[in-house]
Amino acid sequence: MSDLRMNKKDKKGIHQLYQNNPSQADKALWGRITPLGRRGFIKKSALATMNAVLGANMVFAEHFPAGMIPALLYHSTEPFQIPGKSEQLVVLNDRPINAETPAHLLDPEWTPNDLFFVRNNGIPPENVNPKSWTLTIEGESAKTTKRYSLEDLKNNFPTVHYYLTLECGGNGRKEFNPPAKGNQWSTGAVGCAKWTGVKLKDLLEDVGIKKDAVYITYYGKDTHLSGDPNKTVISRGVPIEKALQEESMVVWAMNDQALPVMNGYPLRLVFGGWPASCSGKWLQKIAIRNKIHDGPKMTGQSYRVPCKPVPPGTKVADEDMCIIEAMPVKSLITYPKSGAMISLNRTLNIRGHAWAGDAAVKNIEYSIDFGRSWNPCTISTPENRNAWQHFEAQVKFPETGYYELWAKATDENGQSQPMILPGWNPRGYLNNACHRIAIKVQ
Ligand SMILES: Nc1nc2c(c(=O)[nH]1)N[C@H]1C(S)=C(S)[C@@H](COP(=O)(O)O)O[C@H]1N2
Ligand SMILES: [Mo]
Repeated sequence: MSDLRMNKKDKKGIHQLYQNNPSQADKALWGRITPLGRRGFIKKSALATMNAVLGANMVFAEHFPAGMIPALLYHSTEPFQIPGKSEQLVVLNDRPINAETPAHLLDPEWTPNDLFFVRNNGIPPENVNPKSWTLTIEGESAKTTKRYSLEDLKNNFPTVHYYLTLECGGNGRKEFNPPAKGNQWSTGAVGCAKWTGVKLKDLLEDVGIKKDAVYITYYGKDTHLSGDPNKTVISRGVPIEKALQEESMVVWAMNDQALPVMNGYPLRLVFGGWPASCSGKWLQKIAIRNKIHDGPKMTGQSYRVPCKPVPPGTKVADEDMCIIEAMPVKSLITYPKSGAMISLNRTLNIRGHAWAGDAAVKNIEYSIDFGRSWNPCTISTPENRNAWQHFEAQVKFPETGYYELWAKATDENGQSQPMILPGWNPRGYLNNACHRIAIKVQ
């Protein structure tokens, strides 16, 4: 049940209510997704969310009175279920859906599909037909415009696979003070999976890249929360150099299965090591731009940090904010689970993962004395660039009592994780402070 925590601002969230009173929770959930239409029926804009919650399209939905709770949910004792996802994910928001993975569930080498975090800015497309899905590549710096079906991608280009880490730029936001608006991610907006698809480079070269190309961007098929079909939810991208990197991909499979609906089915971009917001889901268009892309969530304060450090709480002008590129060095202890109890004479085998944007992690250390002294862990060599690496160590404790296990990674450029919160920034990005878990020795 402790996995069903809600964030601070969502104290009255559906999960918490569920623990006490399921039917009350149903009402809370339903109240949030069924704004009244003109005659007291559910608004069209709320339908997509309702259908996602039910896991099927409600036939005759136009006749279903707003305020009434679907029978499927009314007697259910299940927590809010995200299609295709484990109920152990911690749901931070249900419209749009945002859910993170508790650290101990990230223990497998590669993150399983049902445990991979979900960060939606809008409403995912429904009734996707992979047979008619197309990807268009165009833009001022494209020599031609081309359109590909999924079959074209699979048949006309070499299929490759890489293990790539995706981490939301706002992972760890919860710790910032003064707090930053947005999803209050703790440590779980990260995962590393095996992705299968084609190299983005092969597609861009097939279309032809003009000399003045600077950036690429994506457009997805999700819809804006306002319901306005002409509004783009999010359109970000990366400099052309990152787009042309060997490991930058357009993918249709994750861990050898079709992409989960929530992670971009049937097609998405994956740029390992960069803010995951660059990796467009439900991908239908890529544009090659002759300037730094300026779509929604590229400009202003989004996915940007002050170019120079500022004191906490400072208002920073848009022109003094710089775009986040590769993510900083970071690590996560995935075994044991925080709060573990062990007996004094036992050796504890700890393990976890470490990653560092475009760089490799060179070493990782652990501390059981709040950072006063550090001991080395062993670390695996990366499967490929932008893949997280696995570490482990055997830990002994000198006496009974409460301990914290801290982990600190250092990358090949000599950059280490800070022990406490790094530079405050208005939107709460890039918190790569050491992960720590509690251990009781008896
Ligand atoms: N089309 C589209 N792509 C998107 C998003 C989105 O809302 N719509 N969210 C972005 C953000 S902010 C993140 S962190 C990642 C999350 O990927 P995941 O949900 O597969 O974990 O997707 C990115 N790609
Ligand atoms: Mo994100």
